[in-house]
Amino acid sequence: MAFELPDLPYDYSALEPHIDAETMRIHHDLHHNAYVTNANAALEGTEWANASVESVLSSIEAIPEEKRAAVRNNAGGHANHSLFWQIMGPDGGGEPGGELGAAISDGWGSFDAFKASINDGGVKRFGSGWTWLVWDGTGLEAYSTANQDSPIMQSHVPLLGIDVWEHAYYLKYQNKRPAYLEAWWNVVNWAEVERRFAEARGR
Ligand code: MN3
Repeated sequence: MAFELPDLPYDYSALEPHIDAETMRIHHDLHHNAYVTNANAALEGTEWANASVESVLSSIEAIPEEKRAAVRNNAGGHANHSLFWQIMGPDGGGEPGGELGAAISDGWGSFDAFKASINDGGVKRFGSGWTWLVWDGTGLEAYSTANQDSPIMQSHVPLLGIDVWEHAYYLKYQNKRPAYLEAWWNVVNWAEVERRFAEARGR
């Protein structure tokens, strides 16, 4: 089955005041929808037309060259945004608990140092992209990617990703990407990030 735009798991206004309803509406209904439409168009008639987005991105080098850039950008965009809506929520914020909290302390020394490293990846990403926490198969890593490149393309499992494209923040924050990144942590849904961490380690 072709990719479908998932419903937002909360109202457009649920992440106010940190992320405004109009940004959420445009981001989900127009931007994410366009990635879905364009990914489906690029994959139509290929052997990946019914594949999962994870398997498409894992085998990106096998996609015919004339379609590869469109698939990379749009299937990547679909995967990234599908994760993004899930790892945010109206009751978000705070710090992760359990094994994820412990693994972050082990890796970065403190939650604040971890947050600073994710934000730094987002601030320094020139142009458009994402800043990530991933499971690399043996441990946690933080890095950023350009455009809609997904950690899945290098066999990493994305656990948390912050969209730093201007469309994610410009209406409310204009050119102040660092202010958006700082505010974003008020909407992070740690329960979902912790669930992904447990699932990734169980693989
Ligand atoms: Mn986006």
